Amino acid sequence: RLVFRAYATASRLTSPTSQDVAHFAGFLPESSIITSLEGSKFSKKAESADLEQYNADWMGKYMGKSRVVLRPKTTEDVSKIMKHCWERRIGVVPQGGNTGLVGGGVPVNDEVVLNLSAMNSVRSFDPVSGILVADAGCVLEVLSQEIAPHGYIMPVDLGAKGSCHIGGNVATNAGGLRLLRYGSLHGTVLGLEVVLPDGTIIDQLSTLRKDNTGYDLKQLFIGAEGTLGVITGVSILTPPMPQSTNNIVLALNSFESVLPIFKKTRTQLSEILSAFEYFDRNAYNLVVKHKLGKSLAEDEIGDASAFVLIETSGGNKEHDEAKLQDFLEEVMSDESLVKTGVLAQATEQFQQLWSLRECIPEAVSKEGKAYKYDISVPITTFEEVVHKTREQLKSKNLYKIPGGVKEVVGYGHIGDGNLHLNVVAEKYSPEVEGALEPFIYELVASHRGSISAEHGIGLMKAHALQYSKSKESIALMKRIKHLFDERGIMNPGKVLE
Ligand code: FAD
Ligand code: 2HG
Ligand code: ZN
Repeated sequence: RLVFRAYATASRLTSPTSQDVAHFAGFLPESSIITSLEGSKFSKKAESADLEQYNADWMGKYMGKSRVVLRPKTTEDVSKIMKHCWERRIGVVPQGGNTGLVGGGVPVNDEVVLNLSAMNSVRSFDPVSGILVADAGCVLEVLSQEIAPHGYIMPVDLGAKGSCHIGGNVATNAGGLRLLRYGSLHGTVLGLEVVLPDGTIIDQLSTLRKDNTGYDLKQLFIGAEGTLGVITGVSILTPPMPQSTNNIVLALNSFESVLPIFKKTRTQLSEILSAFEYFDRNAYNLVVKHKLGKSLAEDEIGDASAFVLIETSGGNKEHDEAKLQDFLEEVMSDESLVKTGVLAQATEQFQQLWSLRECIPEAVSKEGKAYKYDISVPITTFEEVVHKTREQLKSKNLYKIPGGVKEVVGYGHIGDGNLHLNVVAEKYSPEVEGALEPFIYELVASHRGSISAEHGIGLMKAHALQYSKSKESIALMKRIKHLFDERGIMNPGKVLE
């Protein structure tokens, strides 16, 4: 399927040549161009190994064949690149930190990779309003460090924070660990600067909280995964840093306990609740096995089959701790629900407890090749969906056999109704993929769920959009795409087939 799509894309577009590279070299410094094209007059010709990090995705599942990577430093240069590629009908893949999990940030074929990592300056920060304006290529964690001394935090947080860019976060509408508290980027992003496929610069880098001047154009680029334009600047509202933050991990007798505890958490911890995350025993075991998290006391957790991590963030240490303590005592007294609970006593333990949840994707990668399904389904069905997937793999005789599936794990953002179903195999194979798809997409559709809760569609799910979007909606999406990019050069093959 991937191969077919790659050819379909290639037929419409032109491959970049050494003349194109010479054109780029007319305005970009040599250090901003990485190419292995023959005839390009560069002091250092790139080897395929130099290009691999831009062609291969984080999971090692997708691999493009690009021979030209551009790392511009200014919006004007992005505009010149796009104008040239538009005129020449060369495909362009915007790339941030390349941590995406659906193959959206790497080329399908030999498109130009437009990597934003050299656009990494903070443009302004207002310590009264908390409004930050930054280049799209700023790394999320670096932005957190920049605003922390002013008493602010980024409204989005995720395990990939050390590598992903704010532009990539906006382009994927990343959800992450703080969505429950601070909402989605559709709410916190105040403005964007975008370069359209033909090179036009759209300056909507507003710092206004309120601006009802017709269509809210920036929303179209949030979550468009680089298919409508290149985001070069982001204006975002950052919340004040909480004065007191605590977390607990509860080991539960069964998944059945998750929902009553979630309900209780929402009522009892109410305004200080900032995260409610779930992970099953298999996910926990993998993190411990790969030494990415410190195991809880074995004799206390016993055969616990589910875990939740609850975080609180508030403005008054004594008040928040007393509230959490009361909550913990109450849930722990119900032995039918909870086996044991750990309340972080210090910053180090706070981080350790978070690692048990945050490091699951990394543990999964260390275990094998991951098929990742990032789905919205009713919370009540989380465990059932994981169970049905395991049964499906068993029925096809692909589970726990040499070369087959090693583990099926479930975890995710309970507060957002978002399950991460990860199937870890010894290798990527058509047999395993064939057993999982369309099986999982049909299962999701039977619950009227979403086949992409937060990671996007990318290349992985472009063929499966109809499981979550009506044909009328897809037709409208195609018209919007055509309006912005009638030549189809922006991130070809992604989101829409
Ligand atoms: P890339 O991977 O480089 O690109 C992703 C997509 O955005 C591509 O389609 C690309 O073309 C486009 N893009 C990138 N930059 C631009 C730009 N400037 N303009 C236009 N388009 C652009 N996601 C979540 O939602 N929640 C999580 O909790 C979460 N946790 C993660 C944990 C790990 C360990 C990893 C590896 C990934 C995780 N992700 C999560 C997935 C992911 O979507 C994010 O990591 C992130 O938002 C991608 O940012 P990036 O800069 O790496 O983008
Ligand atoms: C998370 O919540 C991320 O940890 C990654 O969204 C999920 O790797 C995954 O499937
Ligand atoms: Zn997630």
